Amino acid sequence: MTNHTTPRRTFLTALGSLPLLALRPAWAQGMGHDMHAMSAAPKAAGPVALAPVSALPAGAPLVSLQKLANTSSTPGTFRATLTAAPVTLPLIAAGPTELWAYNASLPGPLIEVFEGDTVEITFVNNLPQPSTIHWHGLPVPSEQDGNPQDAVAPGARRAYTFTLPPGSAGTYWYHPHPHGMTAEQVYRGLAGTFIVRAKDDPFAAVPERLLACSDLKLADDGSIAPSDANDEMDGREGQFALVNGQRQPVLRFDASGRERWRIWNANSARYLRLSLPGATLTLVGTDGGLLEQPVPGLTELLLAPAQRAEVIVDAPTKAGRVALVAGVYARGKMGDARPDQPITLLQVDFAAPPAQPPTALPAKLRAIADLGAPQATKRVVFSEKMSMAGGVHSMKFLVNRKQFDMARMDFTSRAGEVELWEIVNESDMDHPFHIHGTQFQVTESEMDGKVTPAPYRAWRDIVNLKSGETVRIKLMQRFKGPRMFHCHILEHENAGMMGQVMVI
Ligand SMILES: [Cu+2]
Repeated sequence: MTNHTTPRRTFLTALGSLPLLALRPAWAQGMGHDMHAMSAAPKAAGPVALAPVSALPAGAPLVSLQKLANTSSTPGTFRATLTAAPVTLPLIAAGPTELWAYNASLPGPLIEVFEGDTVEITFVNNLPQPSTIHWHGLPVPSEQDGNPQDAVAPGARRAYTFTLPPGSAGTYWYHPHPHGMTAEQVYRGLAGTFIVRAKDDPFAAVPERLLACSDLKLADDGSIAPSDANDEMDGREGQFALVNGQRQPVLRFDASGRERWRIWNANSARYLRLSLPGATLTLVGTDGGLLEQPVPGLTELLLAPAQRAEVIVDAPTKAGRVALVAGVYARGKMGDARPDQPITLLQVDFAAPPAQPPTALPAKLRAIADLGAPQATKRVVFSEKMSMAGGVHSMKFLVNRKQFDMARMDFTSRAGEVELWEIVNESDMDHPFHIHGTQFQVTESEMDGKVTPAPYRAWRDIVNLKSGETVRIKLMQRFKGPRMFHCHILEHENAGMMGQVMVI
């Protein structure tokens, strides 16, 4: 399979000409521990000039995601260490960039396990801030899920341990979730991919391609740009849209004419409205794994922040280069940022198509049982509120009219009970809803009084809500303990659009 046979290279080595010696942990150089002083110091006055998009080299061959090595020799156990630390890289010529990264890799290393495996990750926090690792979308116990209440102090470490049940095969990721600092830690580079595989995967023989999409916002001196008022209001979008840490890399499509793509939207706020003209796209999986049947005829794929998809890509009938483009998606931005433009994420080189037309995909991929009749209901209302606190014009983002309070439980749920959650977006912009601890099934959405049933059953942990939209989902938590639910535009989450449910 494509990703398994090519040499593993990190972003760093992919750039080839960059000196590896430049990779040095900044914390090892006596850097201070006051992040606010550090990030604001030279740039406190006025908006920061950004580096031009052309400053980051483009067009290198797409690298495979670096894999986290399993240090355990026990079958069924995956054991490794993830160290979050500053790392300085020469990304653009104007000056070095201090990223925060897991194991000095951007994106963080891929964790790849099978259903039934037990995962033991030692997390070492060498950041100047408290942090946690949240296992986004995975069914892990509450106390192992990197809740903000369970922060790991700078210089400290902890173990995360969980066992992945049958049926959990899917495309997940991991990222920090500390109180009030998630957005900053992610936009500085902390996020990694996580795949749970099934032993009876119907696409095991199809070459697989892993595409982790993220972004970076750099000032013209190469430093990570501070967030401005537009970033805080609309969510931060970096000028550099990256795939596997590279700008506009080139993918050489498999000669068989078919690939299975797993795509992550690991951006803080950028929506990916993806299209690949000429290729035939079939949706086969969502956040929590395969669908029941393939959904053919995809002309574009919208991935909200934090969302993932699995797509079977069949090559166009003609050889040539096609751009994977993230088109403009109107999500109700309110700031005065420049209008969005389409962005080329990736160039795909298709060879001459094989003589044989592509074989039919299996009609049935797996069974997804309906969760059944709900035994309890919850209602979540997203809203926004203008604030002039301290004479500063800003926006508050609310859940059920309240800002997040770590000391407050908003709901109580019972483990093992099916619940219907109604999520209502009364704000003026799109928000992707996410809940921890379990996957959910969208049952229907409602807009202007018109109810649309979900077109197919799928396991998801993210569902996007347009302004004025209501979405109904069914879910069941398996483990007791507190769980977060929030908007996954990370600046909105930080600004209060988050709540907690205590599972008893
Ligand atoms: Cu939001």
